[in-house]
Amino acid sequence: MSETTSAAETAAPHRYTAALAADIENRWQDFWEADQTFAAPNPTGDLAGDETLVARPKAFIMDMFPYPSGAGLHVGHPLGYIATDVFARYRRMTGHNVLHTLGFDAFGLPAEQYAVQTGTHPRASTEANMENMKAQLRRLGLGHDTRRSFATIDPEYYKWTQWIFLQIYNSWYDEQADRARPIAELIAAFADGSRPTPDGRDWASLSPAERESVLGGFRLAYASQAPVNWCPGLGTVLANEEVTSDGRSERGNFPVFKANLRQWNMRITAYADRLISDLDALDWPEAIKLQQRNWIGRSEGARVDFAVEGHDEPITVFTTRPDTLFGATYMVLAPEHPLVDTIVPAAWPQDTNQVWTGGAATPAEAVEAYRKQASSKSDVERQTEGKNKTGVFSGAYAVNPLNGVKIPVFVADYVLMGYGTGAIMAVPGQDERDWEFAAAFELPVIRTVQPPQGWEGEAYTGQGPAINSANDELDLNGLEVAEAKRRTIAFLEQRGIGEGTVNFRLRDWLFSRQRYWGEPFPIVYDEDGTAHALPESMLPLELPEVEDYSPRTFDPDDADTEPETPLSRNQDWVNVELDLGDGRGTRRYRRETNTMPNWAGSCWYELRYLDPHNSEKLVDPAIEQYWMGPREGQPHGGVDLYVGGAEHAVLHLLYARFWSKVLFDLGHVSSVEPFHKLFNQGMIQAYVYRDSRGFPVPATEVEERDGGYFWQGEAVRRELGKMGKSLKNAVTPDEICAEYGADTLRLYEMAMGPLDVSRPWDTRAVVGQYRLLQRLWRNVVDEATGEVTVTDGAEPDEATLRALHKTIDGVTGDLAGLRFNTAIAKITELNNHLTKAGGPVPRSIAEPLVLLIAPLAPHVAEELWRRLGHTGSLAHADFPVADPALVQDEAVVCVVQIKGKVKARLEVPPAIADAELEALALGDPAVVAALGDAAVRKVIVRAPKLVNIVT
Ligand code: ANZ
Repeated sequence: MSETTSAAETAAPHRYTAALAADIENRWQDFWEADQTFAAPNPTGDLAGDETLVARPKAFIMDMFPYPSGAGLHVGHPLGYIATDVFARYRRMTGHNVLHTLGFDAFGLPAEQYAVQTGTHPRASTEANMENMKAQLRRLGLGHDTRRSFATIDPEYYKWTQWIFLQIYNSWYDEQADRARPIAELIAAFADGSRPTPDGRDWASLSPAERESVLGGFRLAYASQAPVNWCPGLGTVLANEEVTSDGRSERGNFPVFKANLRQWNMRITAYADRLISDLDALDWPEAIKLQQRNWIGRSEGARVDFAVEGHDEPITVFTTRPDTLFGATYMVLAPEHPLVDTIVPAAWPQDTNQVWTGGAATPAEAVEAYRKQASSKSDVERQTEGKNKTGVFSGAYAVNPLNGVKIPVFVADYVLMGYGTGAIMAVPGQDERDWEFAAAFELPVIRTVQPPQGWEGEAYTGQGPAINSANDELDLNGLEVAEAKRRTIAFLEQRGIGEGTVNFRLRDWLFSRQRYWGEPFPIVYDEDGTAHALPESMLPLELPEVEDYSPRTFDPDDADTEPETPLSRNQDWVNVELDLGDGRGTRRYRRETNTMPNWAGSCWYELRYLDPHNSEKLVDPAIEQYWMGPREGQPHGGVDLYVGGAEHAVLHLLYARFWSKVLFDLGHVSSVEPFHKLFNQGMIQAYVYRDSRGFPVPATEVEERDGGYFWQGEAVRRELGKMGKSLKNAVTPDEICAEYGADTLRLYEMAMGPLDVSRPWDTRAVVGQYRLLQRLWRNVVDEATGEVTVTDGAEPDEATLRALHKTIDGVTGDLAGLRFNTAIAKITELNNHLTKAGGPVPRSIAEPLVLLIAPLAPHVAEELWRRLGHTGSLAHADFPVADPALVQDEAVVCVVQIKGKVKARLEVPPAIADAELEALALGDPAVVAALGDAAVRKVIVRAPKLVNIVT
């Protein structure tokens, strides 16, 4: 409870209390809203405004916007929002036009699941949740330009999400130009013959459906039948990025299976190289860049063709080690590889090793049984089986192209169909997995890299000279790995049996979901099943109101299920007659009934903040250029500061970069990257108290005594965990605001530690920041009378003046570097200095102090500023600037004596080191002159005040 008692209140009716804080905070929040204090003017359009502001340097400061969850906010959520707000306010006071706002990411699973749980329509529950969160956020005093806020479920917003989908759908990646281009340009090239169609037929001779099928191979958004991640427990398919490394759904933790389904994809793989190389110029945490690089997984290597005995079609493998080709002693096809069926002979070849056959009578039987066994495992299981390598001989032999040796072709599940070509050349001498397999199946090993002395019984994957690697035309022996790779690739290319290539781990982005609560696809199908894009004039295609919006979910472990889209239940909406304006007149169509994934809305929201009401365009180019365009130090453009959690490393942050690049290629934006600087805030953790059975007990009811923790008399144990309802330790910002005020909460969250570090919440420690504000208040306002006590005429003493300028200097650097905790420590020190000094504070100290704390505790700062006689808000006041002369430590006079006689006086910094002082003294002209030719025998240094030279 607040520590003010009624007695204290009568004695000091104007003390800074929770009640006064509430009054101040409400009044200033109302003022800011009425005054539109945080409205950032655009250079043009409906949000154009104050031209002097527009002329300033811009600062676009952004948070990862929230899901409007039903549980509301706890104190962990606003950590990042407060941090960006402090930074935005600081930038505003240092002469920037600051764009800072917050919208809602309101489509998607969390909102939908909450709606299903509570039996309310997702729109109703989402809107109620947003209202609740808005009220909670308003209490924190966040300086948002509310004119620019929106939710991704607003039809005026998702109209443009659908529009972007159509841009992506209507474009293709031109490898030559290395950028996306309109599909119309590809069609024109096919039509005039300047580009041959994939199968060489004349474009004019193709039926509309055939043309569409050709284009489907090029479009950046395309539907295809392919193995996808099917999650029966959620009732939807998922993107690779949404599946955890142990093969479960990131949300809900359900099993995920591979199922062959027709789904929409985004050709993000076309951008794999640019997504890697453009990272270099971004100011992002290295850890996130690394995660993206690893996820994209660029591997340089080669494709090599191996002839198969008795077959025309070769097996093409991808290898990162073409230098080891002389050591390829067998091959492996993934069980799903299409060539498996064609190469399997009717009977086992003579003398087939029994270990290879899996006990089957024929190769076909062996392969069939093995495939069945493999299909029940996830990719992750297949890759992490350790030493227990399984597989069967296909019955076919290939030929090593370098030494002509016949090598057996196996089918084994340690090779995945989804990577490279789904086939490998196996080199047990240099690859551990191949070594294990070769050991199990009694296959030969040829080392092609010289291992260190005594190396035996395992593969050698390190560097070294090549051995056993020569034929009549190619001699690699003695070469180091890199050079041997180069020579081999050149040789293969010359012979036309291989080529250097780059392979990526990244897969195309699975873009459709079988859910209700998402953006409908602006796509319809005609009687032939051919897809057609809706014309722009039909956007937004609104999500229909339906009775039954629940997803169809299944037994989480039942892989033999198929998704059902909620929208398909609504046949009135699905079947339509439309004139698409394509010259075909009014026809019957069937709508696409999948919806977009929840990532769609967050792929481009930064752009809509810029020009939120534009009904003609996604964003006016002049406005986009102003806020996001490339500039010095930000060659790819983008938001100046983007703060959010590290968990989005390969989801949102990869998808948003991809959409940016497409929009850039198509000329809609000037920024090729969405976010120039990224900062990951730490988590606010909380103590969890568990009873003897391990159940959490309400944290607020726990007592601490004798070094232990007790609940209802019973000893409980304390551990650190997540904050939330389920662990009974959630603390809401509303509680803290009621008890101390929002300014105290803001200060506490920012003071807890460096912003990027996780820290435990401790409600009892909040009062420390409350006391800072009380002392600040007392340094300006008389608690008994409410009068301002600062003096106008009096000059501050030297020590106070220096303390102020040191603080200004330190706080400026700290705020600019997002080191809010140390900024608060410095402000506290200055404030304590004033409290200790006693007596009225000179105005020339009080005013800069108020401005210094303003970004952190804006309400109380505004109030003091007003009481100090200013009108309006301090939001745009100039941040104090330190006088460099006063930032330096005061100089101390050092006396230099020669044989006890004073010969010079030096002004030196108080912290000067002995050696430096000695050098300074011996180099002083007066000392040099006094010494003359006399030899220095000894120098006694007592820094900083005395140097005694003995000659
Ligand atoms: C021969 C070889 C010799 C290989 C050697 C490695 C070491 P990264 O770096 O991840 O790209 N590989 C290729 N396709 C595969 C698939 N579909 N499933 C499982 N393994 C596959 O790894 C590429 C290497 O992984 C390739 O290079 C291939 O084995 C294997 F001393 O070829 B290597």
